[in-house]
Amino acid sequence: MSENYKNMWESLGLDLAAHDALLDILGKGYQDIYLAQKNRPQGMGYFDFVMSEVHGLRIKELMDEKAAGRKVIGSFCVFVPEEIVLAADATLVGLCSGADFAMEEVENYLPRNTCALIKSAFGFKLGKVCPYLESADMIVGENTCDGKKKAYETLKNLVQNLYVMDLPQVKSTEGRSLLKVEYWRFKDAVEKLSGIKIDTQRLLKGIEIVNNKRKAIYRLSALRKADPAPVSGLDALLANQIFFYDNPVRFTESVNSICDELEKRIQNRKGVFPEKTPRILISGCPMAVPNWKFPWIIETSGAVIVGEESCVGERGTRNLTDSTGSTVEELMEAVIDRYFKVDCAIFTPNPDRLGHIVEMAEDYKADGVILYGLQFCQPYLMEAMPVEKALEKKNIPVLRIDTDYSMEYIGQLKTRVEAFIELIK
Ligand code: BJ8
Repeated sequence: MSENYKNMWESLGLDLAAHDALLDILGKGYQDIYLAQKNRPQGMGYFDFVMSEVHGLRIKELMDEKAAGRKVIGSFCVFVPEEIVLAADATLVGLCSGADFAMEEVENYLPRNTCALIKSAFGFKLGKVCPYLESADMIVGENTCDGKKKAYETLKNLVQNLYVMDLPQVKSTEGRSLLKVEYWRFKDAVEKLSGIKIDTQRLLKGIEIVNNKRKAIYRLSALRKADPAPVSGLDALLANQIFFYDNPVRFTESVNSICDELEKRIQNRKGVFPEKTPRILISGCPMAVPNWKFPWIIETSGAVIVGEESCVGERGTRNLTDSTGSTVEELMEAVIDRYFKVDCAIFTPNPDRLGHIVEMAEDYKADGVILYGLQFCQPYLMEAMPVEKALEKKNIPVLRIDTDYSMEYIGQLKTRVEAFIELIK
């Protein structure tokens, strides 16, 4: 791939040597973690291809879109409404990163005790290895956790085009009003960037595309309720990760065609693991590409992951946007309503999330829940305590894990996971 895209990467200002090194690690990790799996659905071939071209063909597509006058907007959070972006003929791409890079340099800008997700985003910028970040015409930060809020103050000096969206922290009338103001302000900013006025038809179209994408990924999730599980948690996570990068219409078609295949597998009782394999629900911090470490540990320790209560998973994708409005104002209200339901741990109090985790554990017939927290992520690590209590009340076994992106201590993590799986068998 390198030779074909070298000029494109160079024009984006990437550090070619560092970027090659990253792609080598990514390729090797993918081979060892993904391609080594057994009994994968054939439809995963599409996602294997997307991953093999994640810095190649997809970036070329974005560059072609830009050449045709479309804008690219990058985001770090599921609160950035893709409906509005698509309504302005722009493309939204995820910028969260799931690997350590240029860490020494990162620690010149961020304290060591910052969560891996934030550090990684800085590492990809400072190391000049992320073509998504470099091709974005606008980068949207959001005032969610304290780490991100303060990090954007610094990021503003490293990128030319940072737009910061304020977000509520309380699910109150005032909180919703703030979200409303901010979504209208965002709509104005996107219109200004793209030169396109968002009208009813455009917004409806954006809503329809994103709803279809969510329906498809939700359909995939629902099929994982079967025993034996028709698809591995690793593969389902990959689909949830690619949700943030791929062309949304093509993504929807590809996920739906995998679902057709999985339905046949379920009819034939064909699974990725044998029937009665212990079933795990993961809940907590988002896992961005290529953060596959922990799911890999679980699925090579004798269990299968059947769901993710995560923003790269059901927290981010559930709930559709009502498309019955007939004016921009009504449709914007529907967009605001939909996003105001996202139960990120930055909200206080946040009882909906507790209820949703219990509901998912029951729906997906999980034998146990693993609460996955990134070290130094206060919102999710703090919330893990009440979540643990709520699950214990329902007699659902729980394991709390806090970790980072490093490959150190994998042995210890695996030992803890294996002991938990033994317990829930
Ligand atoms: S809506 S979860 S995508 S903010 S892991 S950076 S919380 S210290 S990512 Fe998130 Fe939006 Fe919420 Fe979802 Fe902070 Fe925690 Fe780091 Fe996190």
